[in-house]
Amino acid sequence: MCCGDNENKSPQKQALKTKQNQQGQKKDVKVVMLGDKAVGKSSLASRFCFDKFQSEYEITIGGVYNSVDMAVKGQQLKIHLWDTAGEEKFKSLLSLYYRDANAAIIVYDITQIETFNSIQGWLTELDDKIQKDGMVLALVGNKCDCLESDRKVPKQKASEFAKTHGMIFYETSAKTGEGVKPMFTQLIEQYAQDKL
Ligand SMILES: Nc1nc2c(ncn2[C@@H]2O[C@H](COP(=O)(O)OP(=O)(O)O)[C@@H](O)[C@H]2O)c(=O)[nH]1
Ligand SMILES: [Mg+2]
Repeated sequence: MCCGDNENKSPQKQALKTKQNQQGQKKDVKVVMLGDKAVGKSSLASRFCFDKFQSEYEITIGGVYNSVDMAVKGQQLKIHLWDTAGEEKFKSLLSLYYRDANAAIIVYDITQIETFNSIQGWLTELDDKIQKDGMVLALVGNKCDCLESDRKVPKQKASEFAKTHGMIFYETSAKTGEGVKPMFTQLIEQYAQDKL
């Protein structure tokens, strides 16, 4: 796996580039990261793309784009990863980022119960895409490196929720890297199996 671009781009410019790529050898897969603020979306994207983690919180404005090349089951894929802002004030921009996405990763923080309680709202936001396009979905409980005594969301409860909603489920740590690559790999494999 390697990482190519690291740019802030408009969704429109990226859609054009994605189209151009389709004429090349790599198949394009667009993945969007969603979830409340501060759950670790940007950190997971940074761990996946650059194998890096930073502990200071930096607000994400609108959306941030990166791409990663991946080989899955003999197919060369280009993953276009869009990290979005979870803040309410950026919500009106969200559909720009997910409307042509093939897969979505919905992230919560295992130490903050309200971020798990928001998952249903994120699914409702995506409802049209799920119904019409059969978007592939992952539910991700991040910050699993935290002390077990700080845990507010039982793993079993989240896993059952994911199963009920046809989502892949992982607990991850962007800090240590635990579960990050396996989660992305399973998501992309599922997409490749269902749709390519
Ligand atoms: N302990 C721990 N902290 C994390 C993890 N992922 C992110 N953070 C921290 O949580 C805060 C918010 O992370 P960020 O990726 O900016 O969240 P976002 O708003 O969802 O993009 C930052 O201070 C990160 O360093 C993790 O896996 N473990
Ligand atoms: Mg962010």
